[in-house]
Parts: sequence; C-alpha cells; structure tokens
Amino acid sequence: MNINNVVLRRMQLELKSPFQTSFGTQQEREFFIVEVHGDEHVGYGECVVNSRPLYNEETVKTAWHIVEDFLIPAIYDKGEIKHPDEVSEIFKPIRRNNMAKSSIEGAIWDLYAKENNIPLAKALDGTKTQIDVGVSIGIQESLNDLIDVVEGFVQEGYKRMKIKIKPGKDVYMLAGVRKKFPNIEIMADGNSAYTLQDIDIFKKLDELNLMMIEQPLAHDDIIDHAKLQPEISTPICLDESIHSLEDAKNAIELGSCKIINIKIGRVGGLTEAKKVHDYCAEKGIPVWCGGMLESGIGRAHNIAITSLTNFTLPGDTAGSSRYWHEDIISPEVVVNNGIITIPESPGIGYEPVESLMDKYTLERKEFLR
Ligand code: OSB
Ligand code: MG
Repeated sequence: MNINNVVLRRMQLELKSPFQTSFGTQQEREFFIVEVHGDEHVGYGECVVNSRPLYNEETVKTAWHIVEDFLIPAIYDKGEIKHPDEVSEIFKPIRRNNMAKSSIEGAIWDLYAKENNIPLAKALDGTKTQIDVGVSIGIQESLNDLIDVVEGFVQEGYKRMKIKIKPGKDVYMLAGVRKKFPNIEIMADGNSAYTLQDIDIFKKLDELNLMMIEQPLAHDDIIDHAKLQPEISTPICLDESIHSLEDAKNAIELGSCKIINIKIGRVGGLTEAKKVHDYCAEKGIPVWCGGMLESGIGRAHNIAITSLTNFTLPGDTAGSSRYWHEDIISPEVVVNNGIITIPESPGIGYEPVESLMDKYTLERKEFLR
C-alpha cells in the first residue's frame, strides 16, 4: 500500500435527541475523520473520541495532536506497509492514545480491503452475513418517557434495549420497564457510576432478568468488579476497563466479567479488537460491539468487525436514523427487524458523500507524504 496523503477532517453532527449518561449529556457530536489516500483508493477511519475527557482521557484536540504530530509521521517514516496488522506494531512505542491510533489504523484497513477488492468484514476474516443489533438508550427524565422510548425501539425491531443508569435513576426505572415489557432483552449500563457500597442496588437489579450489567464500577477497575460478580447472577460486562488484550486477559482471569464489550477505538484498533475477540472466543466469553455515537464511517467499521463469529450478542450498532437526521454515508446504515446485512462492496462498504462531508466539516488539514 502506498499512502500518498492523509487528510483529517474535524466534523460535528447534531444528534436527533440529547444523549444522557451518568457522566454527562450530549447534543452535538464532535469527532474527526481520517482519510488515507493511496494510489487509486481512499481509506476512511473515524476517531470516536469525544470533545471532553469524560468517557476516557482523550479528547478531539489531544487525539488530533497525537495523529498529526506522531502517528502520521510514524506511518510516513515506515515506508511501505504491506498489511494493516503492521500498523499497531508501528504505533507500539507510543503509549495509549488508543482512539487516536485506531482512527488512522481503521483508515488503513479500509484502504487495504479496497486495494484487494474485498469487503472489510472479509479482510478481518469475518464470516457472518448478517448481524443482530440492539440500541443504547440514554437516561430519561421519567419512567414514562423511558417506556415511550423503549416502546418505539421495540416496534422498530431492535434485539435488545440497553438502558443507561445512574444513582437515583436505576432500580425504579428498570423495574418499571421490565414490568411493562416482561419478555424483551434488557441490559443496564452504569458507565462507572457505582461502587461496591451500592451492593443493595445490584441485588435489586439482579431480580430483573437482565442480560448483563455493563461497567457498574470504576472506569479503571478490575478488582472490585471481581468482588461484585460472585454476588450477583446477572453477568457483568466490562466496557471502560478494557483497553487491550492484556486487560481482557486480566479481567477474565480474575473473574471480573462474563461478557466483554469490544470498542475498536478503546482498544486501539481493529487488529487489537480481533485479538481480544479471539482470546474471548477461546475462553468462552461472548463479546459484542459497543458504540460511541459514531457517524456512518465509524459505524461501518463496527459492522465489519461484528461479522466475526464470537460477536454472539447484539451490539450497539444501531441504524443511522437512530442518531442523525442525515448521515454522511451512502447508503445509510439500515436496520431491518433488528438485523443489519453486512455490505458486500469493497472496504467499509458505505461511501462517504463528499458534499455531506464538506457540509459538516469544521476544519480540514492535509498531510502530504
Ligand atoms: O458506554 O457504551 C457506552 C456512548 C458514548 C460513550 C459511551 C457509551 C455510549 C453508548 C452509545 O452507550 C452507544 C451507541 O449507540 O453508539
Ligand atoms: Mg458502556
């Protein structure tokens, strides 16, 4: 692969409705797109970082700085790259900054798949042709509001409802939803808002037949989660705590979780995400693909990795229309009865629309080799 030029675009999209988690509310989604220009094709990646360092430590500004000043130069210094698995090796001396690394690595995977005329899913050795999807629902003002939102997504066919919780908006809200919908798949996401002191809350949630509870305890913890898991029969799923294969190994070894949410950006790219997937498969730990309120470009990468066999649980990869009035790709991501069909065209399989890309671009910078 020859990489002749890299373009960064800082963009902003407006969410259809505000998204509230235990760490804050979001209406605008600021992020950036990486384009890697080869001889004949362009590969696209999305930096799924947020404007503020509330989910993890990176921000749009820090990630842009790392990509501009360290990662692009590292790629240009390397000379020719034959396979995208080499990218994580090239980035190894640079500590963490996983979302920054993942953005450019993802673009190089897309370019590689396009140059080989195969779908990204196939380049990753994915075999599924369709994937099951769920939806992530932000914290709502009232139980009635929450029930209305859940009802809408049940009607649309989503395979599971992930409901965000925080202290004061947990047992009451979830018990109310469970009562109204006795037979649907429900899970909770605590986004690190609790401690072991909250054991009574977890015991009550444990009675609601939830698929899992995602990241209830601290964002950097695996010890307390290992203490909590034996106290409840609902599986714990880790999100924030897992940044690498190493983290996944430690968490599984300690018994901190029974399920892992894989986010490509959080683990530093598709190569590492695949490693986490393969290890979990070996250990009998099911995984699913988490989302970061991506545009269609990041979403396309999520869809591609979900084609791997051990992604057995529905992910957060909802359709474009769940988030945006208009997405920046064509076709948009469509969910039919809770299912997305994996595209068969080369690369990510959805074409960024130049005019829409320009419409939502706040800042564009080119880095010629
Ligand atoms: O914890 O999974 C999370 C969004 C932003 C940051 C963290 C999380 C989320 C979501 C949304 O849950 C998932 C999505 O629909 O993209
Ligand atoms: Mg989460």
